[in-house]
Amino acid sequence: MSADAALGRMVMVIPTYNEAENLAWIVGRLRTAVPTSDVLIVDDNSPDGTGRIADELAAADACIQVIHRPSKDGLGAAYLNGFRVALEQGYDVVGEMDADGSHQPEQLSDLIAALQHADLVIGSRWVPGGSVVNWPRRREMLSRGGNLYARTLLGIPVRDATAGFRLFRRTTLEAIDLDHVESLGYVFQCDLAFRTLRAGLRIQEVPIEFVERERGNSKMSGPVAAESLKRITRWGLSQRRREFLHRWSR
Ligand SMILES: Nc1nc2c(ncn2[C@@H]2O[C@H](COP(=O)(O)OP(=O)(O)O)[C@@H](O)[C@H]2O)c(=O)[nH]1
Ligand SMILES: [Mg+2]
Repeated sequence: MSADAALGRMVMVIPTYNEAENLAWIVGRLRTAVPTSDVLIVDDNSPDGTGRIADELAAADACIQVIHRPSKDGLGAAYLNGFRVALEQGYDVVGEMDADGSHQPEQLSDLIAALQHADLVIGSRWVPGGSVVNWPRRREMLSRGGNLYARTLLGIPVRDATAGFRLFRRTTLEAIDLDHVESLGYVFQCDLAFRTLRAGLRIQEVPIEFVERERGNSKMSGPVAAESLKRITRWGLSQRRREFLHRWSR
């Protein structure tokens, strides 16, 4: 039995905003690399016609589905919508992957193998063996700095908590109270890692090679980064407060 057969039915959720130049290419690679995984594209009404391309892919392949959302509401909101649909449809493994080629479908088998012994697997740039290709120095500093800040403040042992190449067991998504996730932007990733650990579940990081996009533009922005800083600081402080009160109440 293959690794993924033991884990059950799997779907990769791919959020898209203006990925017309990338979507067919990345979905094709994914279907070839892991034919047993279905695909769920979540498009936020991209002005460049990504939604139409997604519909064409779905029409040609019964393993591909599309959710059309009315407007750009952030990565977190798109993923929550995708997760809800995936759970309703009974998938056992629900994955996350970018549409721009940064996450290589050919490396997904490493994540699947690791999920045998974990509740959440993160494809990680910042563990030994992990790497980034063609990332501007500024982006690397932002990612390394953001991860150091999150790791220190939240007290979590995850090296790449902001990474978006992931596999969740359905039981993990059911255990972490998705209904109360408020993170809209990229801090969503950190939020879910933090919730997974607080639920007493196992996270394993697997080294990946992250390749910066060659086509289209990044949606990372000032307000997206500011949300991350604000939320991580708030969670970190309330975590410290809990620890402090716990110590004093004994
Ligand atoms: N549906 C949806 N997808 C988004 C949104 N923001 C980013 N994405 C997608 O999320 C993935 C990662 O975004 P990207 O711009 O590559 O971020 P970067 O890799 O951090 O520079 C890509 O597939 C984007 O198209 C959003 O607001 N809605
Ligand atoms: Mg990208």
